[in-house]
Amino acid sequence: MEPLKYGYHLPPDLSAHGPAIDHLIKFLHIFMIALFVSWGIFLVYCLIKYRQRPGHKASYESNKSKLPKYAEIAVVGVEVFMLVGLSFPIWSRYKKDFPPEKDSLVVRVIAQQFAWNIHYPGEDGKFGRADVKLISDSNPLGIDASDPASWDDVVSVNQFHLPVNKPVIAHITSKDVIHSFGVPVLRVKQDAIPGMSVPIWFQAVKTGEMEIVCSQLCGVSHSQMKGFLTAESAEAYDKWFAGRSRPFKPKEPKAAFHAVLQQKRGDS
Ligand SMILES: [Cu+2]
Repeated sequence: MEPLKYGYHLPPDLSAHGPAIDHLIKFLHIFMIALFVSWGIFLVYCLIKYRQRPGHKASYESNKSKLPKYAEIAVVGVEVFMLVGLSFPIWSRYKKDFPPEKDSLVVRVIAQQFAWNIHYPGEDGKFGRADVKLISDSNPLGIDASDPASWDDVVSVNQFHLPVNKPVIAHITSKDVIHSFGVPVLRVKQDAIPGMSVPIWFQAVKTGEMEIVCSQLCGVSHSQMKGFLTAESAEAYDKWFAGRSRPFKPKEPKAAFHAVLQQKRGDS
């Protein structure tokens, strides 16, 4: 797949909720341009009409016309409509109405200086226990090898694969400072805050390779904090996942667990 070209306008949109957001962005811009041009014309009109000139005396009394008052009421009306009628429903659908977990791909996204870790729960659908005390170079998320739920978990760095047309619930958090998980072509942005796990959801409706950017200045290599997100067919996703998911045997020593985890992290 060719990486997406971003262009100069809004980036391409691969998400289910993107059209509503784009519609809102365009509507807002058209409204702001209309306001800017209208007030600009009004300002120039006033400058000319009330300029200093022979035979004209400045009046300190306000204009008796009701027009400005009606114009302001209309502007407030449109702004309330944009906020309550357009923005709130889109925001609410995106932030509160989550799809059922059983129909979704549920992952954890753990930001760190300067990479994105993606933790998949494996076939059992359960995330292995993670503990900061277990974090090491070979086990960057501190996953507990003694927890059976961790044995089929998959951890991937800067490579986020997901099936198209399936909702994805991502729990966003950070290991160190505040980052922000941003995928412009999915119209997704969520701060990654240490100590908090914030769920977001989205659904890709087209296949493509896209970039995950960090949208919050997080340190010297912030600009290098780039991940790759691949939305692909269910078959391609299953194939990718099968190549990475390898159940751990309970008897395997921890070193072997970490070695396999490490091997699974190294992605192309
Ligand atoms: Cu960052």
